[in-house]
Amino acid sequence: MTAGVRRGHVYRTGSPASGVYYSIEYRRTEHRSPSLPAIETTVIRAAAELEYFRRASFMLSVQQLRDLPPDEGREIAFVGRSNVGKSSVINALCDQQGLARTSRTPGRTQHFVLFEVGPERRLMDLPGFGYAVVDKATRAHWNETIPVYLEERVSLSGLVLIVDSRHDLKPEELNLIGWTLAANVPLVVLLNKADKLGRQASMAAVRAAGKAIAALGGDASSARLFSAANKTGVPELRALLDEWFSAPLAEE
Ligand SMILES: Nc1nc2c(ncn2[C@@H]2O[C@H](COP(=O)(O)OP(=O)(O)O)[C@@H](O)[C@H]2O)c(=O)[nH]1
Ligand SMILES: [Mg+2]
Repeated sequence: MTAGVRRGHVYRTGSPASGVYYSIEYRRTEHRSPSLPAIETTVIRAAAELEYFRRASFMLSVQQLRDLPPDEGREIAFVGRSNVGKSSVINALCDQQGLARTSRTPGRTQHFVLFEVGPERRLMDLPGFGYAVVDKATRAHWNETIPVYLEERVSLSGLVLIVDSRHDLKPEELNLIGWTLAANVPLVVLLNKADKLGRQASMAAVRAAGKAIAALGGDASSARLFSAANKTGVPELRALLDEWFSAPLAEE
């Protein structure tokens, strides 16, 4: 290393404009002299290293919040009406066909299902909602449990809300967005099954969802087109989740 050069700044970046989005970490090397801010970057962590999602494995499944593992490390939760493709999104993210079961009998699971993607890094598949034949008690239980989880789970580092790109956001989905914003939890809204929409309709869907999110005080850019079927949005989702997983913990 040249004398007068300081190493050690680690940054994380990405390039949403380029075809390939990736999250990289690099070291910035600067001369001490402010008049000579020579910058040398070394990529130390590239797209390929987001491979850890591929190593996700089932951890456990519980019915009650009190049975969740210790509230430590980082957890990213997935939620959506039954049949919007929540399991398919998790499978696409992790590139594993059978990780989260895609079901022919939607909405049956009222379980919290956890997957481990690394040390103290978990994905949480929240119980589905909006399932027509679900009884009142189950619905009431969901309505009580989810806001508590969003509000109180310290390790919760982000929420992925999956919706159907072909429909406007439904009241329960707007509620969820409101709860998430109120709990100060980072949010992304995936407009799934975008493969079923043409270009015009896709753009309209993103605009409408963004507007609805902004009306609740959120960021319109949280709405993103996605397709678990043809993998649209998968690299961007991996990069975003990687960011959420990498943000420093309060005690760090
Ligand atoms: N065309 C299309 N179908 C999808 C997509 N994602 C999921 N599906 C289908 O939607 C149905 C419900 O998916 P699933 O992942 O089980 O939904 P979940 O109930 O929300 O977990 C299945 O038949 C999936 O194959 C997608 O992006 N495009
Ligand atoms: Mg499912």
